[in-house]
Amino acid sequence: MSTPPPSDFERIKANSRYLRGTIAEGLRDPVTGAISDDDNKLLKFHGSYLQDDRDLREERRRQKLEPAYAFMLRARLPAGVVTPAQWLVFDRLAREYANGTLRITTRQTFQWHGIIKRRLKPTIAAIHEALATTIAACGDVVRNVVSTPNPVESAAHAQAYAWATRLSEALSPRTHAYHEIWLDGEPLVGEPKEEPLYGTTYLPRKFKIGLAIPPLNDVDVFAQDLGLVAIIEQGELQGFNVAVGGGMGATHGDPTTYPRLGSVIGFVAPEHLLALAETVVAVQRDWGNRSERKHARLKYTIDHRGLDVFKAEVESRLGFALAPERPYRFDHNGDRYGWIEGGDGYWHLTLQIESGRLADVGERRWLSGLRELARVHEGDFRLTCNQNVIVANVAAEQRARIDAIVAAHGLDGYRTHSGIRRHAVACVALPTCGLAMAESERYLPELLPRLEALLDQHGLGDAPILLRLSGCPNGCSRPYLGEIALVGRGPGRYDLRLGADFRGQRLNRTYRENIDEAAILETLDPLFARYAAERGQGEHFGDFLVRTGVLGAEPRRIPAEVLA
Ligand code: SRM
Ligand code: SF4
Repeated sequence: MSTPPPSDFERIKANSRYLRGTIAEGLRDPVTGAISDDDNKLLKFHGSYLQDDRDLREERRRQKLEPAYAFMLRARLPAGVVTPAQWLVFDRLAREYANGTLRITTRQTFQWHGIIKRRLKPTIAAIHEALATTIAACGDVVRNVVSTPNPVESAAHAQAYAWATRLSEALSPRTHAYHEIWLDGEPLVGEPKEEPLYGTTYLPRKFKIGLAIPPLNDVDVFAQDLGLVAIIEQGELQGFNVAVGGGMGATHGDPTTYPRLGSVIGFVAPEHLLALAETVVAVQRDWGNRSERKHARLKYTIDHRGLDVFKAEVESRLGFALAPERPYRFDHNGDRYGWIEGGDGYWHLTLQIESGRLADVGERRWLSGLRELARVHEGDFRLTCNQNVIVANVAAEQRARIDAIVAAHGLDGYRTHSGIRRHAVACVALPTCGLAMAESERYLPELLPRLEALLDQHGLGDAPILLRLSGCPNGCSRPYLGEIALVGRGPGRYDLRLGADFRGQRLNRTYRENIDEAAILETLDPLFARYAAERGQGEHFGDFLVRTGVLGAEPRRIPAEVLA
């Protein structure tokens, strides 16, 4: 059987001269607010996408205007650490160049939306001046490396965080294109010889790495292409269990695409971590499907070739065998709100930011509140994979001042929020996401009070339940790990999925397809009633649904040959 030809995207990458394309020329073209499709694909590697405001699409079409184009820009912030000085720059960019909001993403970084073409370059340059970058925040490369955002509980936590940063640096693209296009660096003369790891065509698809420190799985480590579970014994970092092939994305109606949890293949000592990560990435570079992007993530490479074969290849390239997996235990994958004292006497305050959207709306002056905090805070900020923010490293005597700012700007909701609200995550979706089939972030504030009212009726107001909303099956809120999840099908219609665990270690299953809000609430009502009446001590909703057989049998797995 002949191998199908590489996809068009592969041609674009190969001809791009290491991600240059004609981006620089396209940015200078005053006739349109857009850039070419090919350049837009390459632009992802620089951390940006061209979007258009979908709320305005129809009206502009009627008026025979081009769509309301604007760029989304994403920073690469390893482990989600932001200094107050950086925060102030990012906040200014949000107000001066973007749509007046900062968006914390499910991968611990910031997005700016609504940047018009001529402002993209100064925005990226300002981010660079603030000692941050947007390179490889999107694209077929290793993305922002996420890590449990609490490096201060012990010295070993700090080491684990340092490894996340090292991984991020080691696996960043090396092309000079970023400097040339955005920072007015000197263009290279002749053919560039760059990218020792990635080569001319980079990876077949995006590649995600996350590092978790048990008992917290707040990065959803099994949703990563490469998940690392830090093993800490007596306060010392011993190394990492290695999980490969996690990923969430799927396509409605296509059973050859599916969410998958990472499979643990062994344990690696810290000194071998970089080599291990580079090798896993290199195997995926060489073995990943370059013809069909739908099947190009590492999870499909592994299911196609077989986990044992994949592991053997990694070990053979490394020149040593991985040690057996070490025992570990996760308690939960949410954030710990409120104040927590670190091992060194400093304090950390986790604030809940609904859908990660920092904006000033009515009493909720969250963008301004965080700006005020950044002006006085002497520690740093950490963004979480649940779209929240930690005001980290606060001296005990500063706490009252921080609390006052938090309260004055309506950021203290974490104190009173219901159990489900504290655990709700929603992806961006409309109006900016071109792939959204249904609302998500904008729907959450409508849905939550209705769910809360229902839960209250059953005396479940405090029950911590993981709720995840995504506007389409790509799964940017990691909905397949929600105890309750809505996955968009069309305007106002969702698949209702139920039964993940509270630790990010079990996927949920589709319970009802393509239903509206009334049907969602109607379906959940009797399940909440049963849960209230029959749950065991401390039993979570997802576990209850599985134990009581509400969800029925496990779905079948896809045979490897289908993925060929
Ligand atoms: Fe995502 C594509 C937003 C985390 C799986 N994601 C997109 C795009 C860029 C739409 C596009 O390609 O045109 C969305 C931009 C929307 C907008 O207007 O801002 C988008 N993804 C997001 C964010 C902002 C969601 C959020 O609400 O926070 C997250 C940004 C993360 C970051 O900072 O890097 C985000 N996306 C995720 C995650 C969660 C994670 O990584 O932990 C996933 C599931 C995990 C995974 O990758 O398997 C995810 N996004 C996808 C996919 C499906 C990939 C797949 O394998 O099928 C797409 C579509 C694609 O790549 O073709 C996608
Ligand atoms: Fe867009 Fe779908 Fe991702 Fe939501 S899940 S941000 S709708 S791509």
